[in-house]
Amino acid sequence: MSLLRDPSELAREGPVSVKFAIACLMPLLCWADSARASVVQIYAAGSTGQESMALQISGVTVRTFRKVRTGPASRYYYATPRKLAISQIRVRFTNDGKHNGRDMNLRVARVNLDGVDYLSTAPTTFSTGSIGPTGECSPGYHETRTLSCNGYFQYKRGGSAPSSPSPPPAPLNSQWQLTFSDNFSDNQLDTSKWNIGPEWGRINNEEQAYVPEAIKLSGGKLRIYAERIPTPYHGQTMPFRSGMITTKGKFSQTYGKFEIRCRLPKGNGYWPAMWLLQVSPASFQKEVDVMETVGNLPTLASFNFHHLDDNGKHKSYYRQWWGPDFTAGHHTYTLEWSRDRLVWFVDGVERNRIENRFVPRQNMYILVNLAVGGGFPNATNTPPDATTPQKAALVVDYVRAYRRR
Ligand SMILES: [Ca+2]
Ligand SMILES: [Ca+2]
Repeated sequence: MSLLRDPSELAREGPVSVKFAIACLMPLLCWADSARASVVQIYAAGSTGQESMALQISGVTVRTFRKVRTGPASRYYYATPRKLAISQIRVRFTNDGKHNGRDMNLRVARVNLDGVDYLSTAPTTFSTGSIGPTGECSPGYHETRTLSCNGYFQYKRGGSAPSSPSPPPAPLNSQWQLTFSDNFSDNQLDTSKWNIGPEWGRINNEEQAYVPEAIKLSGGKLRIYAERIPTPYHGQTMPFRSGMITTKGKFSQTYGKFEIRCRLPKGNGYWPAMWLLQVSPASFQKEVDVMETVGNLPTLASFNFHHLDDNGKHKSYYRQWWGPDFTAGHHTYTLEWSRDRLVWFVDGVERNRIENRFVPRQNMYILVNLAVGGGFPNATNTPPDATTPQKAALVVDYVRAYRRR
């Protein structure tokens, strides 16, 4: 919402007479000449209160804001008698370091140019000081608010589309009631919701040791890092280490909707997944794979359901859907589970459906992990190899569950 009027509307009204004021502190005072002037509002916060932030226009610093306040984003203001385009605007973090032993970081929620919001988390926003898929600051489109290193956000037309990192859950009046939600907005994992690591050892010939160090939270995202670091695990040494989180003993549910919004890692051998396991198996835990793919097939979304048939034989229903590059941005994977029916959605569109009497009718809990090597990568003939990045992350924006009202 903004008081600034659309410049095209202004143009239709003909020339304006109100003179632009340099000290244009309220958008209302500025609207009259907004066809020829611009107002930039930056919504930002520092992690320590000592961060310096520079506004650059076409590569030239026009204003430096020192000691950016901590807490919720504060508004920082700049007005100019020039008409600006969003592509000219960069917001820079200029004094990264430590303050009293604490890491200095700059969070920029959004830039508002002449009444239009451009989100740092938009897929079109480029940054150079943000943590990328390798866990280091690197240039790219990382869909984050945080500059952890000196660097900048560069905004683009189209970045005003609603794309906040954690879109709000379904409204209260919908048919769904939220029963579990983690937006990963703290700096550490909420252990009232999650356990770290599985309770079993090596499975599926996978090549990772699951370690707590692989789980990191920052900028509203959970990152599960797989790294090529030989690590002892259940009496063997695994060539990689990685992470898994589960809600076992903390959250489980029968039927409902289960959803993850995430960006997947790329590279031979990576095997990210969100899945559900039956809490109390008789002999076999039924399994539903909400999101599962391999890092060498970045446009593959696959879905599966495992159970034992009447003769005690393992049955599975592997289905594929080919979509966009799931490693290039965040996507939403949803399972709707009701009696005798499992329906999978990607970005809100149904992509797979199974209807049979084996569909679980008991509580299931949630698992999110990044495996390396093992059955699925081997089945696509791309186990980890020399091309596999040393480090890659499954980036999770949120995990949610709902019950039908
Ligand atoms: Ca930093
Ligand atoms: Ca989030």
